[in-house]
Amino acid sequence: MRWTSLLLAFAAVASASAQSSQRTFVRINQLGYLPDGPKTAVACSLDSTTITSFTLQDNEGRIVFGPRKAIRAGSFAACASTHRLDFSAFHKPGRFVIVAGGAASPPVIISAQAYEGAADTLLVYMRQQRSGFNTVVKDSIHKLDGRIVDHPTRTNEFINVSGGWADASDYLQYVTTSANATFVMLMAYRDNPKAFGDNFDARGLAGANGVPDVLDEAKHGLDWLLRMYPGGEDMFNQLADDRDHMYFDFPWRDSSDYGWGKGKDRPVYPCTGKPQGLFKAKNRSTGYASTAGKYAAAFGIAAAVFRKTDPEFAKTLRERALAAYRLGRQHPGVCQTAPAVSPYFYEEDNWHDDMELGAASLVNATGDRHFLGDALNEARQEPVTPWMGKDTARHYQWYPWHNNGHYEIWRNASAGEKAQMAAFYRKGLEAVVARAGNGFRVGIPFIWCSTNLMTSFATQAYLYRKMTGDNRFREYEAAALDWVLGANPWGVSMIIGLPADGNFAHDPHAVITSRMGLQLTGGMLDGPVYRSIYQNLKGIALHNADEYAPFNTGFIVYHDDVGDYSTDEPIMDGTANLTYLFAAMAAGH
Ligand SMILES: [Ca+2]
Ligand SMILES: [Ca+2]
Repeated sequence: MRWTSLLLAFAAVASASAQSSQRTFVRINQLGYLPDGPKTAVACSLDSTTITSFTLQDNEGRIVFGPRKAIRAGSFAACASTHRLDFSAFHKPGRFVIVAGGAASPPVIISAQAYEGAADTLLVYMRQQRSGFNTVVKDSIHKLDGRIVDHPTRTNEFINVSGGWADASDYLQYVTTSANATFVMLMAYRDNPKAFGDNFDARGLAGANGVPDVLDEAKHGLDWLLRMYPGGEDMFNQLADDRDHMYFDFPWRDSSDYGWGKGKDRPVYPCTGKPQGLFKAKNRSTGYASTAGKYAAAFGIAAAVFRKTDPEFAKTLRERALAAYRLGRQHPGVCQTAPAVSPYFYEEDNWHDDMELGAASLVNATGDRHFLGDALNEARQEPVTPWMGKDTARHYQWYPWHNNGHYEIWRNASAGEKAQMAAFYRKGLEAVVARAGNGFRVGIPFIWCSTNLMTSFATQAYLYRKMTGDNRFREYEAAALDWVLGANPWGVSMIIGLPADGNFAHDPHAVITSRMGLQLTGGMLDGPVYRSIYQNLKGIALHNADEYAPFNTGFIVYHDDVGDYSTDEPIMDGTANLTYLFAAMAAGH
């Protein structure tokens, strides 16, 4: 019997004997810890209790570290008491178990290779989300994308905007999330190219093609973005709308009827600079810049990445980046996603961050330094992404979840400007950390898509550390990443299938899983939300008994249930957003 099986057997015996009497649970980063990085587990007890010490044991039950003091850290959510179990001082690679308060942790991996391949695992989900040629059915889907709506002169005209990614478990497609996803994957590759492998071709099918898979994926995004913004004055922003939610269909059998017949053409929305919504619900759009800046950023960074390998493609990207940026300058303001029959939309209220990132990306794409001045002006309009330090925010109100623009400026700036960009990041991090005095060291608001916020906080903290060498937020950066990978009250990795032998969602809100049994490996879940959000969203009901009920008694909830689209839905842009951090961790940072 292998060591892992032994351990599982031990865990099964322990849990069977404890059953309902088990009240303390040791939560860990299930993917693993870097030997020289911060290493902390969190004991969550359902009763108010005091744990004095913990030990780290090897596969034969020998104590290899400790007993060390368990740090009492108060209550958090369903955990009546929490204790921090810090084993950072232990550096030896291997598989271990943490024992505290009579409870044993899942296997604790300490390895310099803990994150190897993790960024590529996220891409598995991205490939499954592809529209155009879809890797699950190995055929083209959504062939009638799409027909223009809400346009002064072109309404009803068909244009080819096939491709891109479905946003989540529905099949809507947004430029705001897709352009950000494309940007982050390119940034991840540019900064840590060795973290990515080549096992799939351009269509997303198995088989190497001489191109890192992350670039294949980014190219799939770019091809769609180039269709959605063909240049000129018309800038498209969205494909399909919430009439999609009428059916819980497979993507290749989408029965949605947008007025042209079931499963027929889907609507394409342009930015208009005015409130949009074909029916009663309207968004609050005011301009183009939030979308235009993201186009410019994705095209701009891509022009730099592809300059050597595909100069012709790079030239197209550079020209399109310039055209998109110019349109953003002409139409300041936000271009929000358009609601149809439901009142929900992505309520993005900021656009300086997007124009900043667009301008900063144009510095590298064109070599023209005047864009750096533009970028700095925009950066000073919004130094801190506004959700940081707050209790709540509207849905996607401050998006992207962190501002990569400050880092992109920093790469090209003078010493004084570099210091200013670092100070902007520091201010946001301080605001979150001020709320993170709990046992899990988390200070984000638990609004919808909390895993995205957790990832973005950790990424900003990492970028700050990279820019300054200042380690003051390192504990919080690690805590946020650990949370995503299982160090949370539920002991659930928020990434499906990661690690493969870990505890993750088996019943996500996704038709491909619920009807085909296909695991959406790599998909990042929205994650826990405030109980009040869960209770007030329309149409949510659990389909099965809640296996995490004991951990859902507090102010935040998470359910592994196909009926809970608020916490258990995998989401494309969050998944892509994590590629950067995983690639950086794989590189040993
Ligand atoms: Ca490839
Ligand atoms: Ca924005």
